[in-house]
Amino acid sequence: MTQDLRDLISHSAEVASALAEGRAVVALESTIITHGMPYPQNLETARAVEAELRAAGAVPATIAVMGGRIHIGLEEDALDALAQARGVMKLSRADLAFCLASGATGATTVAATMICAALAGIDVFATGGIGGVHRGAEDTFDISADLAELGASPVTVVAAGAKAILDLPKTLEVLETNGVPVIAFGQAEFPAFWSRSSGLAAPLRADDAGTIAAAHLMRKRLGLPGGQLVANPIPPEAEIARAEITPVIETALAEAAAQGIAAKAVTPFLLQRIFELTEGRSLASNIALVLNNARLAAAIAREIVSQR
Ligand code: PSU
Repeated sequence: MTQDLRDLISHSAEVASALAEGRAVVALESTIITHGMPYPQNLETARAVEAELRAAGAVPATIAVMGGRIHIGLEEDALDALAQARGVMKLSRADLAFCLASGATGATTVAATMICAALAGIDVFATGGIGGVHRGAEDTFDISADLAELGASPVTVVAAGAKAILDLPKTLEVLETNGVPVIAFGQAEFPAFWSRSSGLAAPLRADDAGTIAAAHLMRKRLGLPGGQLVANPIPPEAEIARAEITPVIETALAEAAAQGIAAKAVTPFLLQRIFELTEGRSLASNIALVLNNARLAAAIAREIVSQR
């Protein structure tokens, strides 16, 4: 890392020593905290995910932009403040530098978290669900920058698939075009966030963390840019069956269209409406799948350390 870059990045003490000693570190995003879940469940979940990672033998590195610096690993009070802050920017590749230069507070999406993780030398990142191709994209052109980033930054991202509010077949197509390996964990089907099933076959399948770690290291050896998407199905006891969540998603999508919700506001609007329409069940599922992804991410990060 150049001095110029070092001046831009602040590590928590825990993350700094883990990276220096070559121990397993897992990056976590902050948009899920500021735009993905309501307070106080967002803060409770962020803390629980960090605890889950530590219990599984990895150091958590929650990433956010504050005071003109990229923070890799947030101390307790910073996490607390971010979870309650208003007007936080939702940062993707397009706005990361602008936010840093202006000194504003920004939460990193999957795309921006991948960029920051790669700068910090972190190989693995756990989240809930990546962004993707929105339904109706043939008219709106609304395709999440997460898909391009997966093809550019060398980070393995563990998610419960892409959110079922999206057009999943088109999302898989764009991932394939971008050269992103999509690896379903423990099943043949691509999972759909709140549900284990999407009706779509995943391009690749792995049944253990070691295989995923080996593939990550093989991409590095080959000099291939970009990362991997590990699609980890939600635990069975926490899932909302596809037949049950589909009409809820349709209602939320119709409301978003009627209210003219567009661009960055679409995903947070839909998640909030689905939370209301399921009387909170979607949030309980979301929390369960993030914790499950953290456990798998920790296992992959530890495997990368031992295979390196
Ligand atoms: N996972 C969740 N909840 C979220 C997200 C992920 O469980 O809110 C966030 C991620 O930051 C992801 C973003 O990058 O949703 C996608 O937003 P968009 O569709 O606007 O690209």
